[in-house]
Amino acid sequence: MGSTEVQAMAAVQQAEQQAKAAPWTVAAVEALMALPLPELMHRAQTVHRAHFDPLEVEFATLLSVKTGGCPEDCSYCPQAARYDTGVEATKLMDPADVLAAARAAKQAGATRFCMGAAWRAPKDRDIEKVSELVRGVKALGLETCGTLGMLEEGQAQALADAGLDYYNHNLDTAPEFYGQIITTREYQDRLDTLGHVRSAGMKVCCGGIVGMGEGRRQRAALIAQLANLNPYPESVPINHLVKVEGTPLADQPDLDPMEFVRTIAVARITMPTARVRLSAGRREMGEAVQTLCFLAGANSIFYGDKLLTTDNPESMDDVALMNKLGMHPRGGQLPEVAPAATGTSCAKPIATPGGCGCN
Ligand code: SAM
Ligand code: DTB
Ligand code: SF4
Repeated sequence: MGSTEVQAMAAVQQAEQQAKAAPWTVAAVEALMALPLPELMHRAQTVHRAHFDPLEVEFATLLSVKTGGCPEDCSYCPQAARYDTGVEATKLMDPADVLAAARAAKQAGATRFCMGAAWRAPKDRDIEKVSELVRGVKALGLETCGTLGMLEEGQAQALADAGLDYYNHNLDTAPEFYGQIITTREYQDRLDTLGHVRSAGMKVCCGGIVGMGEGRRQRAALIAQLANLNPYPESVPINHLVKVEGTPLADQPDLDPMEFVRTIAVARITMPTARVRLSAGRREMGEAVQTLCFLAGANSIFYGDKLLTTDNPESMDDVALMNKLGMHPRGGQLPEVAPAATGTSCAKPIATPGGCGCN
């Protein structure tokens, strides 16, 4: 091992020690974020490799089971009824349609299926209906995740009893920036829901959004909040703001992509065993920035042509990207031939190590 590697290992051990012994301070996370990029990436890679196969990416497919018409005022969200975004409000989908989508996701290589509903907080009768969906999706052999808004204790327990593996509820941003983004629910409400999810025995999926006009310190504060949850979430979605026409953040200036990569890297370092999910915004950031995010420790993506209401990269392009990078999905089965979307006529198996070499 060279001296740089020894130093990086020592820094990583120190960071892991700190994570066990004391909460992360915002200043400590910000200091990590400010490291020269090669140093930060090396530390993130070292942590990543200590806990995961660095070639493996989890594929989770998202389905909006109840879209739009939400009473909340989240400034980024196309589903808030008060913004004119062209999103039509729908009722909760029929179980047969949800199960058909889950089956298709599994066939396409997903291992986790996440159902999202644009509710401020579900009613008890909604929980009963979603529980039926959870049981059906689980019976297909998929991991299940739900994101339905704020939960009461009993509701979290009912979902856990139905077999829901993960509940996604994001802190979204730093406590001090939060009021500029959302006014219809408090930060503490989010923490309370996360507490109910934990007490019910479900795994926590919790992250935030980057690129909403916050500064580096606030990105560090979001990561510190997440890392200091006790225990920290099993799954950490880091979304890049998708600017949607009609929302208050539609004209938000672009964030330097390296700030996004740095945020992924500090999420990896401060939450060593979490699945760090490179979530919304992948389509806009392109392959090169996504690749840097994988190198910074991201090891999960949303896989499927749509997120909830906005576009995600085409599935076939994700398959092609994995192939090009010599990476692979966790335990999933990918379509068997290289996709037409790459512009190649190659029909070699997609699992060819290092890609088919045609691109
Ligand atoms: N209504 C539920 C809630 O708010 O908890 C669940 C669905 S909500 C759409 C899930 C998450 O999607 C939000 O917390 C936010 O982090 C993310 N999100 C929504 N709109 C986004 C956008 N335009 N860009 C990036 N992330 C977004
Ligand atoms: C999360 O953190 N990101 C996903 C999932 N959890 C539910 C949602 C992203 C939504 C992006 C905007 C849209 O498609 O409506
Ligand atoms: Fe509603 Fe969730 Fe969108 Fe906020 S993020 S407006 S709670 S759907």
